Amino acid sequence: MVDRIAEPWGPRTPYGPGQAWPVRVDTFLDGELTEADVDAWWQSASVLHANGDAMDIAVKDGRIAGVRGRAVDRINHGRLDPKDLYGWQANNSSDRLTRPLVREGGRLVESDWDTAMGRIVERSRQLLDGPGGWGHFGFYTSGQLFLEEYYTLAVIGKAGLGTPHMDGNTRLCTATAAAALKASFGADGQPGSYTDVDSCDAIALWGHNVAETQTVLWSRMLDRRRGPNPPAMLAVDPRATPVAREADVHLAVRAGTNVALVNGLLREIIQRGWYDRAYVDAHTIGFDELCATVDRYPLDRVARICDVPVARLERAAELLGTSQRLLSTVLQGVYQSNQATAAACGVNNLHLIRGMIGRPGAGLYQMNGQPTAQNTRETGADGDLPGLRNWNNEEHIEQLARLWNVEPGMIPHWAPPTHAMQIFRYAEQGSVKLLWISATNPAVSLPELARIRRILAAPELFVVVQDLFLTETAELADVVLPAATWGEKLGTFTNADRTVHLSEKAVDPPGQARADLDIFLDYARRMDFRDRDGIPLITWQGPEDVFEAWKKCSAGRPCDYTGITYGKLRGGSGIQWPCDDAHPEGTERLYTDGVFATDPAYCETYGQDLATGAEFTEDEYRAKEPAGRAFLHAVDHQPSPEVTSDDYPLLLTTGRTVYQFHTRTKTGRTPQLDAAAPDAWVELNAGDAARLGIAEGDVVGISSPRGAIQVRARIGRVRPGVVFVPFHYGYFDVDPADRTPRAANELTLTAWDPVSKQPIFKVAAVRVAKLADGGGIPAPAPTVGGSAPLDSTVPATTGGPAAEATARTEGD
Ligand SMILES: Nc1nc2c(c(=O)[nH]1)N[C@H]1C(S)=C(S)[C@@H](COP(=O)(O)OP(=O)(O)OC[C@H]3O[C@@H](n4cnc5c(=O)[nH]c(N)nc54)[C@H](O)[C@@H]3O)O[C@H]1N2
Ligand SMILES: Nc1nc2c(c(=O)[nH]1)N[C@H]1C(S)=C(S)[C@@H](COP(=O)(O)OP(=O)(O)OC[C@H]3O[C@@H](n4cnc5c(=O)[nH]c(N)nc54)[C@H](O)[C@@H]3O)O[C@H]1N2
Ligand SMILES: [Mo]
Repeated sequence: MVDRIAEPWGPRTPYGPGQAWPVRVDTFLDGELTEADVDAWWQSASVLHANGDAMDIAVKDGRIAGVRGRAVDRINHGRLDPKDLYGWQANNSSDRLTRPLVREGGRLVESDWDTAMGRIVERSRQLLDGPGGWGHFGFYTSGQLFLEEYYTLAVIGKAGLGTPHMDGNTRLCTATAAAALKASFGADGQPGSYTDVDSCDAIALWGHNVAETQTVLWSRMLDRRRGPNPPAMLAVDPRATPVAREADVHLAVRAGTNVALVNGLLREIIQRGWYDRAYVDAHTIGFDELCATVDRYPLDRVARICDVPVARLERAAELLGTSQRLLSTVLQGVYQSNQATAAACGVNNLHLIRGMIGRPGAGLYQMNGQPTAQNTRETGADGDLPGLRNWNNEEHIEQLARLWNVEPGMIPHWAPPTHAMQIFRYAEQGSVKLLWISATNPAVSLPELARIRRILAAPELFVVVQDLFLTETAELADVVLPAATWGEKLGTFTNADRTVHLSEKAVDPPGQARADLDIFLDYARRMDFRDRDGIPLITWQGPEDVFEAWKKCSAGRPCDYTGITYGKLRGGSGIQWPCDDAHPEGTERLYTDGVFATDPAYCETYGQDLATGAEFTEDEYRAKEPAGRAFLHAVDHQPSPEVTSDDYPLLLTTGRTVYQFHTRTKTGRTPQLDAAAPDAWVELNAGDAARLGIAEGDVVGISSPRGAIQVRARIGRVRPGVVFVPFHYGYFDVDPADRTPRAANELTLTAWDPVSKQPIFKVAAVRVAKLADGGGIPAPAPTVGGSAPLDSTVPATTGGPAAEATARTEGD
């Protein structure tokens, strides 16, 4: 097998337009094991990104001993990401939590389930029976549990307690994907399918370093690029990521300027007559307003705002405007940047005015990041209503009230759901008094960490943390519940292109650890939640019961699961929703007939002003007479909430490396992956570094108005004026006595997009100064990927003359 640390994408299997992507099965087994030694294989899919790569889990002597990609699956055709190949080893880590912990005299001590759950229930009862009731409960969950777990949590929160204070870390991740899909098309759900890669003639990557964050999807794109009639490629990213280096046109925009860029490109495309007038007339609303707005963005103005040459902008417009089958993918460089929803809708506009939607190759992915983020959104565990229902639509509330047999007034819908940053604000102010955190690590992943730690540590706040490990967040909890994870529990989840996969229980969890579903069901039983006839609200025993209940909730909604069963998911490939009587095998693409989910009775939202976030009323929405047409949204560029100043002259952006996942609870416990990216770094442009007297490997201090960190410097190819810090590195594996600040989120700001409420992790102002000489030892940054060193001879991706050629054009 090739070394998938040195070559994360593995060998190329080129193919041409309209051909099937060749199969390539990736396998990694423990030590000297061979496939013949494996006792059993259990079907599953990846939980370390949103691609949904299907795999089988190898079991030997009751332990997970490896993985093998599933050749039959529509998503990966057998390939696996390096994190998936190696990351399962973390399941077997000796420091897994095996017993509940409770806080005694200021310390967390080992306990048992009755004691731990007893404390949570006692506190819950006190709060529920006292003044303020449900208003004191906050739930902050994940994009990494299973559909069945989220739906159960959503029913507990909405029909058991009746609290609007529920969200997921999906707020940090893909709240903007959901918001942009709702705003343009009426409901959440990707229009496109991954098979669009097979037939597109151009690929545009908007703030998405797919090479490092979804390596298998990138392999599919690269295989097209190395085959006959390859698609053209555009990358929009301030860094010279592998994607940017492969692309024919790279726009290294100043961080935070996406809206100006998209407006300028739209103007150019409209002026050159590269849009589809018939499609616009038949299927969209708002073209004239769009034209009036983008007219304010001639390319010379855009060039100044974004700091990109006009000639490159012209090339980008031509690439986008003249393609016949355009595929776009949008991710955190848009969602976590300035004006997130407006910029994401700008890409939707592009596809709408060019009629690039609902047919093979003309794909649009408002991408997901986490493996199960789609389910957090669908089930309402993020505060939305289950089944992609509209909280503002009384009939939708009635449907849920009938389904759960509760009073409609029980279901929180009198105001928008409380978003994550606001839940933490309520905890800070003292109105939220019980915060239950499942499968997320906010003490590393939320902005402005000093504040988050202070909130979590406050004695008045009762914090429950449900995790596999004693994370930085768990250290601050009052009760810690040991959870089972992937491979140790049964359930389903849905990837970014609506493909539903089943994940089998391959082994038992360690010690007393329990599946998250069992923990939520246990809470519901102990709290004795009842429906309006006094019958227990939740009677489900296991995952398949919940799935069947969820199917009823999803019936007739965009995410209709009624045609899917566990049986149908076993053995073959994943299935794309909607899957119902009319589409028993699932649905490859949405909106193939140009009819969008914007009917007032059906849509998921009545819309918002994209510049301010102000909600429209039902009457205002109906007055637009959408009649199945999509919305074109026009928004002007506004500077980021934080821009550079004399004190903080550089822009900080943050993100990922191919080897680590988030706060490293799994990849940091995987020897191959952790060794490839062992510690934090800052990537600086060579010119900025020279001006500051900083050399490769030097220890530098980075400060923002919120905090400061110390990391080593990598001199790389990031655009001038921007510095990049990976957000993976917290403190769990550092001696508490020696916790020199290194987490990127010590620096980031408390600010969010007005529409999606997604925090702005990609733009903050900082100051950088040299603290100590590195002695010529390089920074601990990977030599492959976006932060590869300047003198790197390692190609950005596995070979290809295009990569070399564009790498040389950097910096003009
Ligand atoms: N290896 C790995 N893979 C992962 C994950 C992981 O942690 N590690 N996490 C998963 C999850 S949950 C997610 S959400 C995805 C995220 O996947 P990506 O969105 O691909 O990852 P990021 O590195 O956060 O950000 C992408 C790029 O945005 C660029 N960027 C920054 N500011 C701007 C801007 O203003 N405009 C533009 N156009 N670009 C900008 C950054 O330079 C960066 O290269 O990855 C998933 N896959
Ligand atoms: N500066 C900056 N900050 C960011 C980002 C960025 O780009 N820059 N990206 C944001 C994004 S997109 C995301 S998605 C977030 C991610 O942020 P987090 O969600 O905080 O990151 P993870 O490390 O994935 O945390 C998941 C936790 O769940 C636990 N876990 C895993 N599986 C299970 C399970 O089955 N059950 C239970 N109970 N626990 C489980 C893991 O051990 C881990 O502690 O970070 C966000 N923060
Ligand atoms: Mo994410």
